[in-house]
Amino acid sequence: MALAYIGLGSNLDQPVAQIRRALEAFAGHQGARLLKASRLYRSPPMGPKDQPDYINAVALIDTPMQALELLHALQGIERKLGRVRLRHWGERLIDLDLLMYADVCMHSDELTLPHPGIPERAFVLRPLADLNPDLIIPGLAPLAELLAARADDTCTVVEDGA
Ligand code: A4P
Ligand code: MG
Repeated sequence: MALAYIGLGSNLDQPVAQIRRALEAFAGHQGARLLKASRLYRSPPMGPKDQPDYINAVALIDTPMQALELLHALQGIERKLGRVRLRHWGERLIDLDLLMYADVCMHSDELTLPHPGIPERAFVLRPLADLNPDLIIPGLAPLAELLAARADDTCTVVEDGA
């Protein structure tokens, strides 16, 4: 079994509900066990600005799958939940990124671990800190160091039910 952190994002069709649907999909997936989920965060779009704000969260799961198998399972869940690819960094119903898989560091056409966007993204760093403030990002740095370097007050917690 391996521990993996999954980044969830949505900015279409009631994003809070989309994130909850995706968390339920993990909970009901036979190849993964949902251990913990962060709070939900709202932030302005990174990339094209002519799209709605995003809701993001991070989930910690336990899985018997290998990393690439897990990526494919995440893509399967995205399809099942109705994701259609429109444009790079553009609006999306649901986006599931494999942030970290155990302490694996790798780079291939299909999969880079840890996810290369982690250091720049407050909407990933903050939910990760909800789950494990002492986390060390494999091959990179302690999470606390990355957070300190990224003072970003446009990424805020979504209060319950918002
Ligand atoms: N890929 C490689 N490594 C990974 C990994 N660790 N996890 C490959 C997931 N995928 C990985 O992803 C493109 C390809 O990346 C996949 O085929 C996979 O083999 P995609 O999800 O199909 O395309 P994308 O999401 O449009 O591109 P990308 O670069 O993954 O975008 P991101 O990083 O997902 O960013 N603003 C806010 N505020 N919040 C957001 O969540 N998200 C995005 C999308 C843009 N702006 C945002 C947010
Ligand atoms: Mg993605």
